[in-house]
Amino acid sequence: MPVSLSNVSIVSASSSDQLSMFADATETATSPNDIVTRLRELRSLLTEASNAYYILDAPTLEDSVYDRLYRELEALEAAHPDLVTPDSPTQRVGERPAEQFNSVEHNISLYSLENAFDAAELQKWDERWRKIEDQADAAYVCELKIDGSAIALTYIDGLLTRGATRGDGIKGEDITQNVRTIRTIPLRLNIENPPKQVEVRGEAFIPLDTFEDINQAREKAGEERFANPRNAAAGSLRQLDSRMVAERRLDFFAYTLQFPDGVELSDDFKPQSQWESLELLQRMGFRVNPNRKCCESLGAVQAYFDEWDTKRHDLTYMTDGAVVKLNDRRLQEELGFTQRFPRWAIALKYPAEEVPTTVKQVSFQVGRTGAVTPVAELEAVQLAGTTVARATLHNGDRIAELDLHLGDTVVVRKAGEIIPEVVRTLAELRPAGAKAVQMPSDCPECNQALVRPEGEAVTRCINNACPAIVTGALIHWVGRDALDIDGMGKKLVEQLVDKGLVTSVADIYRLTTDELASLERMGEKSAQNLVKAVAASKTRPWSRVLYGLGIRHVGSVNAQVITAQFTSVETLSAASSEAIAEVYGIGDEIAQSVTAWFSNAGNQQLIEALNQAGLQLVGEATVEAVGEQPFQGQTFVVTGTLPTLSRNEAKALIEQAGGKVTGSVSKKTSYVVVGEDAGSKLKKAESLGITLWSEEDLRSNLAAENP
Ligand code: 1X8
Repeated sequence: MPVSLSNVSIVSASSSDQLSMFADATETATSPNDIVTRLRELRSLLTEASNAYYILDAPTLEDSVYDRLYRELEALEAAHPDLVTPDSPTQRVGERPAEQFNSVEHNISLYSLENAFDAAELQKWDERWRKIEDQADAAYVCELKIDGSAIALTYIDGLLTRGATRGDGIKGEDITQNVRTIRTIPLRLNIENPPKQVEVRGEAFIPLDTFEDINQAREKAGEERFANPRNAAAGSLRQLDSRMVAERRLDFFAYTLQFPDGVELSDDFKPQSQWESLELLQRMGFRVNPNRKCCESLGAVQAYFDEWDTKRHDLTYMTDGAVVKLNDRRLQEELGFTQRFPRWAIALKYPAEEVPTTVKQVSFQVGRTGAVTPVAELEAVQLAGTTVARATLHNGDRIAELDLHLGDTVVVRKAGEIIPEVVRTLAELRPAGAKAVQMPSDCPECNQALVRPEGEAVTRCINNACPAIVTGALIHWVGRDALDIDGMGKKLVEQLVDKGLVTSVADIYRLTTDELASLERMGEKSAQNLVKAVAASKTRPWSRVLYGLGIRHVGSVNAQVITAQFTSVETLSAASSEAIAEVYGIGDEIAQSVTAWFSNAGNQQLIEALNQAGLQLVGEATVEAVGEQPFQGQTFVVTGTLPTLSRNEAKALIEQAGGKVTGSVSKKTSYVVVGEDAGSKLKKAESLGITLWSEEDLRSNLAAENP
């Protein structure tokens, strides 16, 4: 409700040079002077708080206090539209979408950077500038190269008046309305008596977690995913509706400070070096990347680059290299520019994480759960430092989306530790007559018909005797977190299945020393040891047996939680999915997966066979009774509102898995589980480079062994 003069009737006599946090309705200012003063106070408080939160990573106001002040400001401004100023925190999002973007000429041209891909190229650059202007003791400033979209900001008398895309470096597009939505771009410079005109350059970018959110939302809406955060940033900045841009949660790192010719500068604003410019930008209220370093030698530059090659994977945003600049501004001026680049700077790039190659063949792998995964066999390429010859295509839908044909040129990507994937097809390079790739109708391993349940993306083989499924199930069964059968590895399991010696995990318990001794690379002695190891596995607790069965969604933690309630196979196989879902931490999907498994006749026979073999299908398995827990030794912080779990539920789940939950983020924190409206803890975690998890990440890590 807008505050009007008639319902705020009492004049406050409080001194206006003292900032009062709250104006109680009963003592709110009513005279025009007092209103102007209060508006100024509110804007100042809110701007400072926002600066403290977004730029300094040191929040000064509780979210609720901020919201209350913000609402007061909104109400006052609604009642006095003539008193709204362009730098008011309420003025970040425009009310009306733009019709188009106008082309504007940059006040100072934006150059691109020369690239260096290795130490030799860096060395060459160094020799080149030294030939022109040798300064033996010149220092270099190293900064991270942010993979976003470059923008140019103009401040006149301290006020943000224009934001433009890079364009061709001479002319860009006026995206002021969109730029204003970026919280880390100040609407007014945070300094007294700023120079008449200030030009700031930097990179607008989308943090990786936001990038994932955006892509998921796009997928849901049937739109195409953004290929990378850079495209997402560029695409977002070119949205006509700034309300949409605000939702994209763009961020900004400032890295260049310039003043057009003729602008008078007081001594406070005469940075002599790149390092001083960065510090001044920070004082002006910009977010400046903290991971910068002043280096005295090329060796130190290389060390910075190498250090960040590892550490960059823990950052919450994407970087594709380092920008190396000569620190001394005077030296920069003397060296000047070539046609295209500054001579005093160079971008040192990490090897590409996305490269094109061609698809030679597509194979289909059948996993332990019967899921059939298409895999592209590629012309081998170097990607992020390794040779890649295969990449996952995920499932049939993905193949259709990519419109993949044999012989296609595709772009493959490797992000972090994840296995390479095909991200897009370059259809324009498709050879004539190329054959479209399709999921097979029969299992490539056992030739039985594959099924694809309605509403699921996964195509499956449902033949329990399929050698691929049997092999996968056995490998899982003998694994360390399951029945832990020492000496029985993948190779051996494959031989056993190949020779027809085992067709289910129960067969392991019928193997004789003679049978084992007949296998390749297996002596009498190792065969005896193996039989002993198989026998020893019969003492593993019920929870491990349940985990070993490889029921979908039943990871080792879920198995422990379930068996703590259902202490025998009889009670569990007789339980309804509703009863199982009542177990703390077990959802409907998991519960239904369990009942579906037990309702299968073949699985009932397996249980019977395991019972005969003497495995533990009863027990008082408690969380402590079971070996290594997945979150053992890890410290967690939970912050913000999670989509389905309460904070206490999340805490309980983590603790059940052996993790510790604390209230504050520090260097010792292993993971921060982040929900909606996370505040200072998230910022702190980001600044310390701590891995962030969504609720989904938490769940999938709990269930990791049984996806
Ligand atoms: C581009 C970039 C620069 C910096 C960081 N990220 C970029 N993408 C930086 O200087 N810290 S400089 C630059 C350019 O001049 N084209």
